[in-house]
Amino acid sequence: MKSGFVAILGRPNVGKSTLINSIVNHNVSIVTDKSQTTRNNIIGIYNASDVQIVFLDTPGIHKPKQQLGKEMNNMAYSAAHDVDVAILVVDASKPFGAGDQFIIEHLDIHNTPLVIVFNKIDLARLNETEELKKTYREIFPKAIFIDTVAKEKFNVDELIKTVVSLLPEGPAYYPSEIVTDKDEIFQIKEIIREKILKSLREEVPHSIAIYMEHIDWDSKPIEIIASIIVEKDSQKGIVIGAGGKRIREIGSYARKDIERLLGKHVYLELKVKVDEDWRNEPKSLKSYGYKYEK
Ligand SMILES: Nc1nc2c(ncn2[C@@H]2O[C@H](COP(=O)(O)OP(=O)(O)O)[C@@H](O)[C@H]2O)c(=O)[nH]1
Ligand SMILES: [Mg+2]
Repeated sequence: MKSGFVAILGRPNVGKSTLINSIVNHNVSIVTDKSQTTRNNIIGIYNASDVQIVFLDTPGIHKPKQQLGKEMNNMAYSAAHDVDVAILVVDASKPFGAGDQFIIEHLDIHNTPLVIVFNKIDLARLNETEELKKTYREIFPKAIFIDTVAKEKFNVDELIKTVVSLLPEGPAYYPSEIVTDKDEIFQIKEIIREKILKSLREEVPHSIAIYMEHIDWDSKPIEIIASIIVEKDSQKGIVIGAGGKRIREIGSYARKDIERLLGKHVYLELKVKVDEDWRNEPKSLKSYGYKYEK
């Protein structure tokens, strides 16, 4: 059989998580319209007869302002090592810019079979995409180019076929019924974070982390108490909303998705806590699950 590891790399917000979800037909990685939604490397496993591909979704590579950003970049850089194929996702509707240059300078993918995915071609003008491709062709003469609309699964089959053709013969690394490496607690925290990101405007979302206070699997309904961590008192008010309206809404949407994930009824309680400047605090980064460790 053919098998191997494939890293999905690129700038924030180009559609990496949408792409991995489309490939494995499962929401393994949260998607929002905010940049830097994904903060950890997340595995999504594609199984077919005689094929297993372990895809790694990664945080978007960007010029970091905080320690959190550095940890996120490190996770992405580490994913690029020792993979059989690298997929670089670019937004086909945006011209080549400093952010693209930053990735090319920092990412060591010149010796790995490379597929460059031009995503969001539904938003792109043909001549602009051609220009973008010319630039990438000069930098990566041997890369394979594929156009996609990850959101609509357009050309995703073609991408899978291409990846398979680049994979070596190998064993199945995971049992075929597993789609992700992340446990349920991680997925629950991500669902809560996704609902917050979707409910808030820019700035505040980047200041948020989720901490699991308590989970009782044996109680009926399953009892979950989680804290939403913010950086400032003013953000606490924004998350709670007037009369607690926003946090009730976040909790209600999150509970529905968590119940779908677990297939059981859930009681969800959300608290809001301030942890000043946690994005620069190594101890906090570790306790919220964002410390990159080899
Ligand atoms: N129009 C369009 N939007 C897309 C496409 N793929 C992803 N998106 C949207 O782009 C945004 C960022 O997607 P996400 O997967 O979170 O990007 P990531 O940060 O690279 O993981 C979301 O709002 C997606 O719905 C696409 O092919 N076309
Ligand atoms: Mg993502």
